Amino acid sequence: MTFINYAAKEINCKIVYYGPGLGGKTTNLQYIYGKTAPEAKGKMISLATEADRTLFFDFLPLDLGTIRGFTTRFHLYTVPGQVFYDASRKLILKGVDGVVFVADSQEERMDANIESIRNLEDNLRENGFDLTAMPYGLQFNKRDLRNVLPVDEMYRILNYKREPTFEAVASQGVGVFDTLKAVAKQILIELRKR
Ligand SMILES: Nc1nc2c(ncn2[C@@H]2O[C@H](COP(=O)(O)OP(=O)(O)OP(=O)(O)O)[C@@H](O)[C@H]2O)c(=O)[nH]1
Ligand SMILES: [Mg+2]
Repeated sequence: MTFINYAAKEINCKIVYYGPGLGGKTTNLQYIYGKTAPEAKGKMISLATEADRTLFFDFLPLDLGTIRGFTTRFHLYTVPGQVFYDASRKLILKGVDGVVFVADSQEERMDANIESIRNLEDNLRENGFDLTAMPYGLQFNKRDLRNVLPVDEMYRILNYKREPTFEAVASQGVGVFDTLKAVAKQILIELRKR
């Protein structure tokens, strides 16, 4: 739910990075954090296990310029991808304005990708949202690995509604900002319609 603060001239939006465990959601946020000027970002908060798996969420506030004098602030969140953290995922989707789905390109992770998209669809619905109407981008991550499926095959399996798709190597930053921008842009287009 976009929050417009007229007094502070701020537009606040929420983007959630969703996807299977170890797909690279946290890595996307870490790269964005590392490449953003200090004055354009807040503190990145990560609640993780000792093995660096996301336990509850990662959070990064980010300013992406101004529209008609209003600062557009995007709050980026990741969900924990591990299957058993479903209650957390549902909670983190509250008030979401846009979703980035980080798919793991490795062949053996395709079932996990499919399961995670279904889970996203269900959890959005339980929060009163519909993925068909949600600003959405699909990232094919880990393209640097050897055992990856061809992009067109991944598209055929994972594409939900002809959303924009991006090849990425999040650990090297490839495709990270393109993916973010595509979803941010869709959110701003939705805003203009209001
Ligand atoms: N080779 C390669 N490794 C990657 C890439 N992106 C992320 N990784 C690695 O994959 C592992 C998991 O990445 P995370 O970002 O923690 O994954 P996650 O989706 O946040 O995982 P959960 O928090 O458990 O849901 C880390 O060791 C990353 O460095 C990539 O594009 N290529
Ligand atoms: Mg994580």
